Amino acid sequence: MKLYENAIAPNCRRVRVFLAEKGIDVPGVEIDIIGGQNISGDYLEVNPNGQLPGLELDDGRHLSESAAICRYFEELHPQPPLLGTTPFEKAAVQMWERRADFEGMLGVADNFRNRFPPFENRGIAGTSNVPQIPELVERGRQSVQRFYGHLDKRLGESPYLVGDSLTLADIDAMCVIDFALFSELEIPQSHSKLRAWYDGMESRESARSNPGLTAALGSISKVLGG
Ligand SMILES: N[C@@H](CCC(=O)N[C@@H](CS)C(=O)NCC(=O)O)C(=O)O
Repeated sequence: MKLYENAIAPNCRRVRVFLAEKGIDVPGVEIDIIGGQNISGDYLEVNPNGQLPGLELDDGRHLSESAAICRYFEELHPQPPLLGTTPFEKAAVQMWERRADFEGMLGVADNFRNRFPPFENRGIAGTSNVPQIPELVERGRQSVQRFYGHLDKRLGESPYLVGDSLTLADIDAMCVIDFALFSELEIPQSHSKLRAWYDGMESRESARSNPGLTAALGSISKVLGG
């Protein structure tokens, strides 16, 4: 089995942190996103849309989409359960995963991709050839701020997003926030529950299985020499 990934990309981080929480080791193949290795050549056999992560099974079959890859490993290695145990928990994990994707990850991606010069004509991840749309920068920021508000409210009710123990929902939200901080979308000071939870998540051993963009590179301004 091989996991095609990028050492600091947020959706790859989701899978690596998930695997680390389960104690599963899968060999990785590093793919250079900035250099465009994901959108040309052999990687398109793994995932035709050129997005990472991508999983290759020993029999040659492939899976992409971070949530689907995590689901596969949950089925193979049910302990510890990270996708919920009761019908309600399983549905609630999926609810928070979808919020993390649509409100969080896409919001940061809009904010970041539409102003990062190396992604000119790469406005959508993967094989897109879509020009940057500057208006999406602000829309992305607003979406992330709304996501932060939902997280802070929920974490005032519960230690983790779904009940008393960690699930993929928490891992997803942590990876969104790390990407958002890289894109200089700070968590408001008033969101004290969210800030404390995030510090706890980032201090877990699993968080270092893929360092994340902020620890690796600082911020978009730093990368651009600002
Ligand atoms: N919904 C997909 C999103 C995958 C995605 O956007 N991956 C990014 C890395 S975090 C990517 O492949 N970027 C390639 C690019 O920017 O060209 C998932 O959850 O796996």
